[in-house]
Amino acid sequence: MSALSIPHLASGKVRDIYELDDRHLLFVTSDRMSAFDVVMAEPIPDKGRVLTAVTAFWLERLSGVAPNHLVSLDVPAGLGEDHDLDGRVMVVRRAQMLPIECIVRGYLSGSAWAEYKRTETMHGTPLPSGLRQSERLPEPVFTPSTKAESGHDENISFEEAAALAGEDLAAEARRISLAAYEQAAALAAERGIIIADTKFELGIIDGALAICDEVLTPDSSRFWPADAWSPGQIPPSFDKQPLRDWLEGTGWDKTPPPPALPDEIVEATRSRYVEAYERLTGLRFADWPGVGAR
Ligand code: Q0Z
Repeated sequence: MSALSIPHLASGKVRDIYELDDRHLLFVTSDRMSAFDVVMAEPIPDKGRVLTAVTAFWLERLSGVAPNHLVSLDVPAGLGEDHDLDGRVMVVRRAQMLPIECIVRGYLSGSAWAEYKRTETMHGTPLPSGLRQSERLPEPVFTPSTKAESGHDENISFEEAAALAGEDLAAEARRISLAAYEQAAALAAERGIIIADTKFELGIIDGALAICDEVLTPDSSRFWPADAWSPGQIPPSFDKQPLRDWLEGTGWDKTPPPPALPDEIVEATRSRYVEAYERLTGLRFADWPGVGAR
């Protein structure tokens, strides 16, 4: 847990948000690793930098779709005595967040597959019969969910999202989310990566809906290697698979505390995150701020 000497606003499993001033927040991405919804005891070195680098990459690529909250990737003066924060902080504009999670699905997986198996619907809307797990959907779909304070978010229809966020904001959120997903999925496809689904957090800044939070990272998306995808099967996760496989092999019951991770699993997981970044962006992770500083 990063304990900075500025007011703390919120913490998730992996990220922490602090207050800089009335209009700016400091968004800090940790090296914490969650698997099967449980946070591991051991950090994954550089994971926070990878997630920050991936987010920065997409925000620049998607700047034509909508404005975003990013102001600076520099550590504010007076905060980082050492280089620990380098490359894993974002100074962001404070937004008025929408009360919904903006999910886009291009493939039938996760909770959407669980719903489809029961009722042949996705977030309440009928889908064609006979689709298989992990199958590509006829077209990408905006499938919002509620923001649960604790426990799991609930999948909702567009109409339910409109009731929560307002009709016009929900429609604009759907436009932004679908356009961002389509652009990102097309670029990822050129690099052999399927973005099965992803979750955006949108908020209002200066009266306009903006892309906030982390963006199209392995933690907010399902990334599959295209060459390992086949309908009817669950493709391996680009980044988390070595860890998941190892955890499954231990017989752990997926309740805390998790087993202690061996060094080679930590290192394999770190490599997968770095490889995901380099393959997706075509950039060298060694060039990112703070890498190799310790
Ligand atoms: C995002 C979240 C957490 C990580 C608040 N630009 C913004 N303005 C206002 N609020 C937010 C943002 Cl990004 C905001 N979250 C979600 C919670 C850790 C992300 F504890 N919460």
